[in-house]
Amino acid sequence: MQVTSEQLTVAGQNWLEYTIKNDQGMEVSCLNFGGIITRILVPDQHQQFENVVLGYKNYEDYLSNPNYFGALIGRVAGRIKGSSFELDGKTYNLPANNGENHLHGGEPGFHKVIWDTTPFENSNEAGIVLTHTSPDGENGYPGTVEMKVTYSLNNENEFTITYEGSADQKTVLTATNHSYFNLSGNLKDDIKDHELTIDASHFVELDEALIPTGEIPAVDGTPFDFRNGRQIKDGINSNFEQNVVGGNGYDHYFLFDQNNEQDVIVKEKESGRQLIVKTDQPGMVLYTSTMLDDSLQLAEGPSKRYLGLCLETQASPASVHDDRFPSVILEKDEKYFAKTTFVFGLI
Ligand code: G6D
Repeated sequence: MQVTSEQLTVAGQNWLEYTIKNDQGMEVSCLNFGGIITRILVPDQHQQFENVVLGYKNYEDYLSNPNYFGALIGRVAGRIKGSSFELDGKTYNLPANNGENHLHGGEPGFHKVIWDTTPFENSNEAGIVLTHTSPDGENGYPGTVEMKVTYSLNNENEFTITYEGSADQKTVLTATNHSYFNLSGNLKDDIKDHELTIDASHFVELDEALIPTGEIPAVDGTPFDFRNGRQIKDGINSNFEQNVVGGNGYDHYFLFDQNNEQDVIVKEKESGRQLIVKTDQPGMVLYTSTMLDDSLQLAEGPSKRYLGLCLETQASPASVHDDRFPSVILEKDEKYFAKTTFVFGLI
């Protein structure tokens, strides 16, 4: 196990890029800027190590990063309707950075700040501890929030992200990581043929602005039923109303049934790669990069629609307006804790 680092100067800013490498040859690279995961190298069935996440060729592009490639997201991942919410009778107004709604913590969110970083390594794991203090009132959110995120890789090719937080007053918090996975390796293919299994019998219905309608439909008989495995292209090619709303794909929160220890399984048959996701979170946004266009230069070539899939494990921002959804409320001095493990292997 080892962690190496490289100093980068990007648009006059001093960044660090870390690379965590285990004894099997798997590598995870990340920046102190936004905690952005820039590369994950894992083997295919022929032991060919290739990158399985989307990342920019030129790191200056991470300064704008409108698609949030690889980034830590917060204070609240997802959309907050009307860019406001009420806590104990007080209304908080956030920047409307997605139409009239608030998306992914606003600007600068967790994805745009330089985190303090400390590498660590021992016999069976190595990684980075990232810390950041979000001051009271930042982007309109109440309370000063102390965040600690740990990226840890072990020798079983398991990459774990642990989020810890606390606030000096009642606030809202649900963080995630916005990596776009593509198991074909070095973006050889898009994700349409990726097979996905999700332990979820319900999902959150969206309106045209991608805001929850309040309905939580069953997945039965729809392209949202991933319980027994389904290819992403089923939802892309479907005229099912919610797939159309999702941009001819998926951009939806799934509520886990907690039936299986493995909440999500992704398989890519050509490479033989498999990714299992285990999380303590109540649900996850599946986003199939329906809004990704061909204007960006990624490390392995141009971007395009359906090139990556995001598995944003989190609670639901809809809960600020509707307590039927998994809560994002964090009480004063309550400990926020979230943990998601990405297990890379072969089918
Ligand atoms: C789009 O609606 C999607 C979001 O879910 C995603 O996080 C973002 O693009 C990158 O706004």
